[in-house]
Amino acid sequence: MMEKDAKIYVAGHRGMVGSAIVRRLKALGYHNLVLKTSKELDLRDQRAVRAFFEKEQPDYVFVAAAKVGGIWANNTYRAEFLYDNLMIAANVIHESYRVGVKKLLFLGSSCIYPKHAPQPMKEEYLLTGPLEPTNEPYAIAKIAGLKLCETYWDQYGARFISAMPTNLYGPNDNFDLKTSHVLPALLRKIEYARRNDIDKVEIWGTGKPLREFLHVDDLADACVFLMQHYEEKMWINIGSGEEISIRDLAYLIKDITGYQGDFYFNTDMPDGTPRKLLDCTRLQNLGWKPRISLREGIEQVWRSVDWDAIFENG
Ligand code: GFB
Repeated sequence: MMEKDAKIYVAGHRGMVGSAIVRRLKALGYHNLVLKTSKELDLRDQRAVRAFFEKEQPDYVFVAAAKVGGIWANNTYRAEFLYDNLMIAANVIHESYRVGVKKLLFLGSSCIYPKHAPQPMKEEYLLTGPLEPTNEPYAIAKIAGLKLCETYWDQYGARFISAMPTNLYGPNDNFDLKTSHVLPALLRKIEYARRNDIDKVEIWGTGKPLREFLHVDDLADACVFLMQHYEEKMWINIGSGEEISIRDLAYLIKDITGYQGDFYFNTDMPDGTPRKLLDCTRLQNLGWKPRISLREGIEQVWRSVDWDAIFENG
């Protein structure tokens, strides 16, 4: 178990996942947290990361820092998604090993699994088939991070574990119209249409793909749970089991917000992988399960977001 006064470094604490992990740790009474913004510490800079780890010597590390985005961002900034995420993973994991971090949790994504993997996807399906092209760079970087954890466990006995979450949403999400993920993007477009009496909202693709969603507070709870209780090198899936088509997600948000308009499908935009439902049997067998349903989670985000600020920023 993490000692209450243990020094815990949360890489990426300003992001949606990192900030949720910090909230969860504080709620559980962990206050010896080391937090650095990307301006204070560029995790792609090996020298800077080495100096940081030699100075701070954290006991536990959550690797929640990454360059992330939705299908359009992944497919547009392919080099950045590969390079940035490779460097972040390599630097943080290697320097954690050099200073003898007690335990590290690396966060990947469900997009590491093959595009047409059998559903639901088990951890052992990794590398059994080609990846979804739109996010292959990001997936390769995350697979490299996961393999770093696994090989440092094998060769050095490092207690470095990795978790593969499904699509996430929640507070501090990215609502940018182009670089965001689908749930915040649709929530923003529908709320804007509702406030401005716009009768149709654009959905990218066919609306047919299925996606599983997990609220980031549930993810944070699972990450702390795994840091406390998980002692195996095999990466582990974190999902909700709640799957919905993109079209039905739009209608769910329409129902929650009371939007009266309708939708049209821009099939010039890619669908991406048809489905990526995680098999979370291993996590369930450890005794963890999510608490926030998709409807209540979306409603909570919709009510808590500062929409005026988002619409002003364009
Ligand atoms: O969430 P999303 O961008 O990423 O797209 P992925 C999910 C589905 O929603 C795709 C559709 O079929 C999109 O075409 N979609 C419909 C929209 N309207 C919109 C919209 O307005 N914005 C967006 N963004 N999508 C990502 C990976 O894949 O999943 C990342 O690229 C990461 O690397 C993330 O793994 C969790 O779920 O397709």
